[in-house]
Amino acid sequence: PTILVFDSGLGGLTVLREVVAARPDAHFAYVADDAFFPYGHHSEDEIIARVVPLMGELIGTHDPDIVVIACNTASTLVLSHLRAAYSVPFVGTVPAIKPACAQSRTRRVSVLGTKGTVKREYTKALIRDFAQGCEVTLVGSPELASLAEAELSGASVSDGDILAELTPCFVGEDATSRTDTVVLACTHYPLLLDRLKRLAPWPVDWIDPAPAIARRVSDLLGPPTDGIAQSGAEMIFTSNRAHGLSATLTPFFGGRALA
Ligand code: DGN
Repeated sequence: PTILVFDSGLGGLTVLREVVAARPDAHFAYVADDAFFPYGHHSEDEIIARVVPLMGELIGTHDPDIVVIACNTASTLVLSHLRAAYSVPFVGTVPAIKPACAQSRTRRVSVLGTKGTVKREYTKALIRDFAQGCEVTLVGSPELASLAEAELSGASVSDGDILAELTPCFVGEDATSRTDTVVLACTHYPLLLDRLKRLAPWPVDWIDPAPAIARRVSDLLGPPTDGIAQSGAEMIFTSNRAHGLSATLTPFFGGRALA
């Protein structure tokens, strides 16, 4: 089977690595719409007008069995449009509010996403339906996705820059009532997880939806077919930033060469 994984940039790689691990029998096309990055800075109309026709082209080129929208900023907006326009199954990435609220002991959860994701009606509906009595703080980060891309590309990102984006997630004083769970509601953020953990003012659980997305994709595909060799990821970029990225990305996949 062919799985198309789509993001505005490199964040979707945190989803791709889980899906690759779950389905070594599949062929992967990873598409970073980096000419339009960051999606968090575009209006809702602009993102719909960009992603829906682009997806038509990508489906035509790659003929995927499943498309994973590995971007919260796009999924919370365009999934319904994509499903109406194309018959291929789509798996989205949306804020993991339900599992976070189910596990929070202090009943206080923060959702860290792009400015676009946290203001979506889709995200507000998830809170209405699944907060289960928890207090949910929405934190729209203007820069964290770009900082994650910078770090992955080898630039040095200061603690202060990360801390400025992170601090609003930490609400409350007392250990029994303060934030104890943070939803990583942008696929770029797990790229910075080690630093987020180190800079957090107190320890919390960080919820990354990628393993759940990989399980969903695998369920939709059905059991793996025996005898199909692992084909690895094929990288396609929509702008000139493709130059040099393969070298940056190879270590990310444990040294496996990317086609
Ligand atoms: N990785 C994307 C997300 O999950 O929302 C967005 C990054 C961006 O384009 N700002």
